[in-house]
Amino acid sequence: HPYSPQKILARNNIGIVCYPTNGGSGVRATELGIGLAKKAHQVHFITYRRPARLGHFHENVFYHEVTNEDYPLFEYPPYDTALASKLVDVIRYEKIEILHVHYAIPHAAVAYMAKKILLQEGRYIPVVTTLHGTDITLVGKDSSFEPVITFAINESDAVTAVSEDLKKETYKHFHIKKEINVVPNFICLKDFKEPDMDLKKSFAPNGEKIVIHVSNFRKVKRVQDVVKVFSKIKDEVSSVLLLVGDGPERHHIEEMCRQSKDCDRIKFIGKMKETEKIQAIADLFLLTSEFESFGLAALESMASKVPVISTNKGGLPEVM
Ligand code: GMT
Repeated sequence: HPYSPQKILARNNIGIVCYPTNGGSGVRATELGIGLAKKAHQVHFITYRRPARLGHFHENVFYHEVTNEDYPLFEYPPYDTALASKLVDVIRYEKIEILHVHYAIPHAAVAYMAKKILLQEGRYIPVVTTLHGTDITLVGKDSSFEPVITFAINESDAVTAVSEDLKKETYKHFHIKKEINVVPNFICLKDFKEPDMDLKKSFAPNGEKIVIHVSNFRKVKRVQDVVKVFSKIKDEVSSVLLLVGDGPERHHIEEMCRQSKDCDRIKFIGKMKETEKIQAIADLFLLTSEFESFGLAALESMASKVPVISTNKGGLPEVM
């Protein structure tokens, strides 16, 4: 088949599938695509919404939206089928030479389907699957997904994981015959500027210290522990807590804060497209996840010279 290292090193047409959200896997996939486009590769993002980090126009970057037709019969619109069809279409007409899928569910299995369809036409499309975290540690290993995930990982041409810990977890929970390569997440240091002192002052007018947490407010993040830890910090050091992001647990955390005596010291900032600016004004970043395969937000904070205190779960010790 036409896959050879020489070919991959040349200027290629690359397809990237990811979740378009602000979550680490989407951010990492988008930054990687933008980086490859700067090296003159033609990069095609294929997903259901323009990736959050793809804000404006970038040379050599293209976006293909997957639209999911609604029909009264569909309680769950068949995204996997729509994505597989779109992949086949884009790979055919944009002459994609390699497909990189981020987050195994459902992307690795969908990529396999597209690959098989194209193989019937004599076109071999190598697939790289990057495992990010809960696709393995939470959702993936659940028996309702496990057989498909195992199969799709084994059928990928190359597999990467974002930390040694995630690699270990993958081998532990799935019957994987493939080599998994660890490619840690990265950030681009030049995106991290000095803190905006006016912004800092607006949150801490009396020189309070700023404690920050950034996440998608899922259960696994244990944001309630951030609030409990903050309550002890502020007894020792005059400080405020900024909670950045949104998600299923936000409502409970808001209730918890409203009932606490620290309410006026805790600010919910909500979801933001780019969090670097607000992360930079903090004095401490807290990450209390039950497990975390990597923790991109921790790396971003350290890039802004903000110290991080985290649990020692999953890939967090590696990141630290
Ligand atoms: O797995 C998730 O819940 C979301 C996912 C994401 O899209 O951000 O997070 C995972 O991938 C990130 C990027 O590689 C990692 O930084 C996160 O640590 C990881 N989340 C968990 O392991 C809980």
